[in-house]
Amino acid sequence: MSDDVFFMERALELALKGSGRTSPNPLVGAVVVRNGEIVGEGWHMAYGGPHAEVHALKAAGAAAEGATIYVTLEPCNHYGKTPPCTQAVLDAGIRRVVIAMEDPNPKAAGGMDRLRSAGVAVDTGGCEDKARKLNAPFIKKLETGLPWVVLKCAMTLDGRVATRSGDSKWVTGPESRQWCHRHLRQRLDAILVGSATVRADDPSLTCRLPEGGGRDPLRIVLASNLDLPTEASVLRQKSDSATLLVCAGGVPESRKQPFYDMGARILEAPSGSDGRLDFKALMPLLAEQGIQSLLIEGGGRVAASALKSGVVDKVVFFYAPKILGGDGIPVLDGPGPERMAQCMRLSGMEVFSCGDDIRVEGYPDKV
Ligand code: AOF
Ligand code: ZN
Repeated sequence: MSDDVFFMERALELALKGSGRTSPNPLVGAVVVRNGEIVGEGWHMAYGGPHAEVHALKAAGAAAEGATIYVTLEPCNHYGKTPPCTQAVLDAGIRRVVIAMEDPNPKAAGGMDRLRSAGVAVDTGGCEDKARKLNAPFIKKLETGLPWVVLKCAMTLDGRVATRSGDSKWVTGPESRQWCHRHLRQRLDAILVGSATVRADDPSLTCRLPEGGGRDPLRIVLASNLDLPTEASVLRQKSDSATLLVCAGGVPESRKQPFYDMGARILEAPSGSDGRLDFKALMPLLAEQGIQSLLIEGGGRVAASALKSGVVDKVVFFYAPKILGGDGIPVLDGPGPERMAQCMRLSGMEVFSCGDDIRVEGYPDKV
């Protein structure tokens, strides 16, 4: 591994520390290196706060003079919530800047040119794929205006999510469940389930970490007719974030009132020809609500229609070392295609161990 890659990987690691706190801004990490030694580290800790470069330069102090700074994103060149990082880099006397990717935000771009014209060496390359993956939601929102969507499912090896009686506690082990809290619920802006899941499992959809301090996503429940029990945990249980109920157009106000009284927000969304809420039409509405990234957690009908609608950018499937067989409830509900040639394909598949379970990640091909 080259030194540049080594230090950039450290910067990427630091960037992750801002998980769940920077949206709609990106996760960014920075490392200041002098004579092969790290003299300052920083990351973007929270939306609206100082950028990663500023924290790292502050930590380095006078040692930044003549040093190299590694940043996971091109330094910004604009006055936004904070002054331009290009200026901070120049003021600190940095001689070389290494970036993992250019800034796709047109308002902030131009940092590389500005630094180069001031005589600073700017290098790109190394870790670009990782940097893009890290900020996939930020990049997608800028490029398309739509939220970045992850579908997470947890199943037995034979693709079942519950027994025929609906018993689902638990399919996967504690390590997998904790991974989801730390890496999905904490990181993504919102979490979505269908009303059937609320009725069957009564999930709270909060982010619970053993050390505490998790950040809860906005909780979204799809409920065409608002047929939800008012004692549901998503409505009753305290969370840092609100609960948003998505219903079909024309649900009477009298039906909405009890949910408003409980502090929920309600969004009306179009239905498809099958009478079910239309995921494709819902995404721009969620984007308008400021949602840059969305985690879909089920159940089977919601997962299947999200996949079919083409809105899913990434799947995270957990497989427990268990086989249910017979009439266990399948992970995806409803009819599939007639022919193998019509099935959904995925790219970039990766497999990880998670306790006794296996985690498979992949990216549905966009057709
Ligand atoms: C961040 N954190 O560490 C870096 C960012 O409104 P502002 O001033 O916070 O600027 C946000 C933009 O600055 C953001 O969209 C991105 O293009 C650029 N760089 N942003 O939030 C950081 N380095
Ligand atoms: Zn900046």
